[in-house]
Amino acid sequence: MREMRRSRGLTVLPVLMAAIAAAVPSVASAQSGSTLPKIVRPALPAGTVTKTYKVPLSIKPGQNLNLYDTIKANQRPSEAGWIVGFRPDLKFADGSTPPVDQIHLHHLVMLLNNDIIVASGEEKTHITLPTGFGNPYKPTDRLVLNHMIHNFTANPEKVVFEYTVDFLPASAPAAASMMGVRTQFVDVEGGKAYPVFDVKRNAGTNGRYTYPAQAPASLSPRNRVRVQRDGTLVQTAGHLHPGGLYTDLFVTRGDKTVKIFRSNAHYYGASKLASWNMSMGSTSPDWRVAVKRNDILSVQVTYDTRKAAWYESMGISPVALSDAPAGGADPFTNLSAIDQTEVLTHGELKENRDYGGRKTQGYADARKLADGPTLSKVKIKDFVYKQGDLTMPGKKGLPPLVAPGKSITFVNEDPLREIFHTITPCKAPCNRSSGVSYPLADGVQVDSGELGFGPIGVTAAANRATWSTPTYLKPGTYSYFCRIHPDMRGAWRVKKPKATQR
Ligand SMILES: [Cu+2]
Repeated sequence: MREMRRSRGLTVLPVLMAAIAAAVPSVASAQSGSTLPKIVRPALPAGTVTKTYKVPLSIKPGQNLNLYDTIKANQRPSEAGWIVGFRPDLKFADGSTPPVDQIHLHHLVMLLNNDIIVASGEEKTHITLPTGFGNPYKPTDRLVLNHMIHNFTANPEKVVFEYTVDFLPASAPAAASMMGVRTQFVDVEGGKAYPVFDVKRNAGTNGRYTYPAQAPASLSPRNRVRVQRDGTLVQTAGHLHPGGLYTDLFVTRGDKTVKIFRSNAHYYGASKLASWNMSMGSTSPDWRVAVKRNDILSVQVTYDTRKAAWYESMGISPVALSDAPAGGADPFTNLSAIDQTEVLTHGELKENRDYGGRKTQGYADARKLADGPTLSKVKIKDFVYKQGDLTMPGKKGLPPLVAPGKSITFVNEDPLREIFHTITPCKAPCNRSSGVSYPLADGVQVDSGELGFGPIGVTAAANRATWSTPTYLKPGTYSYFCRIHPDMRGAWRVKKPKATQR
C-alpha cells in the first residue's frame, strides 16, 4: 500500500481508506460489561406525518469548515404546524452512508428563527419531544442549517444532509392542544459560534477532567444561561466528543444549585472512550423540571484523560423548555420527583464502527529510519509533510533533525482558508490504519492547532500558518499525525550533535 500511495500521491487516500473499511470485521454490537438504557420513543400525536428532506451539500477536499446554509422551500415542511421529532443523517448522493472516518459530521445545528431546534453530531441523537410538545413552525420562518462536515479525504465530495421530521400539521385536531417548546442552548463555551475547548492528557483528578469546574480560574465561566420566564424543562440530551464520559445539567436559584440530569455517553464495542461509536443518554418522556425566571441553567462535561488528549472538545446540553404549565416538579423542594432515568434515542450506528489501528504497510516506523537533514522548516503541501512524512519513500521520508533547544517550524502551504492541517504527536510508531479511534493524541503533549485562516471564533482555524516544535524536547523520534486528515503521518527527531561530528 505504501507503494501505491507513493506513486499516486494523495488522491489515493480514499482508495486506501475504502480498502481499509472493506477489511473491517463486523464488530460486536453490544456494549460490553454494562447494560444499555432502553431505546424509548414517545408516542406521536394523532395526525403526525413523517417526511425526509434532503439538502445536497458540496464539500471540498480535506474540508473542516463551520458553514451556514439557508434551507430552501422544497427542503422543508410547506405548511404550518408542529415539529415533534427530528432525526439527522448524512448520506452520499447514492444514498449510502459515509463511514465516519471518511466523512464525519462534526456537528449540525438547525436554527428556526435563530433559535436552535436541534444540535447534534456524529452520534446523531434523535429528537422526539414528549407527547403533546412541539416546536411551532411556519413555512415563512427562517430555517438555517449550521454544519461542520469534515472530509478526511483529499477528494471533493457530494453529500446529502438528510433530515426526517415528525410533523403535526396545524390543521390536525391534535394540534389544538399542543404545547410549544423552544430549545435553550446550554453549552460549556456558550456564546461562541464554534464552542470548543481542549482536554489535556492527565488533566483533572484520577484521569477525569470536568470542564469548566477544573479549568484554570482565569477562564470565565461561559456555561451559564439565565431563564427568561417561568416555565418547564421537558427534555435534554448531552452532546460531547470521543473521550467524553457525561454531561451534567444543573439549575441554580439564589445560592442553591442542584443537578437535574446526567447524560452519559454509552460507547459500543471494544474501543471505549475513544470513538464516535456511542449513543448519548436522553431524559425519559416524563422528565419535567419547573424553572423560574432568573434561574440559571448550567452544564459541565467530564472527559477521561488517561488515554490521550482530546482537542476541540464539546460539552452541550440543549434543553427543550416550555412556557406552558406542564406539571414540572420544583428541583429545590422536590428533586426526587424528577425522573432521572436515562433513555436512548437510537442504537449503534454501523458507520461509526471502523476504529482503525490495524497493521498496514502504508507507513514507516520512523524510529527505525536513518537521520534526515537538519532543518528549521518543514512545509506541508498537497496533504504531505515535505520532510519526514511516513508515507514518503527515500530521503524525503527520513525524519528531519533538530538539535536540543532548537525548533522546527511547520508551514501549511495548502490553501489556507480551506485546508487546515495539524501536527499532533501520537505515540511512536503511529503507523497503523486510520479510524475513529486511531491515531490518538497520545504522544508528547503539544499540538499545533489547525494551521489555516478563517473568521475568528467561527471556524476551527488557528489563524496561523505556522507552528514551531517546543525547544524543551529531549532527544528522540517524535511521531505525529494530522487531526483533520489522520492518514497524514510524520516524524521529526531531536538529536544531540556529537562533539566529534563538527
Ligand atoms: Cu491535514
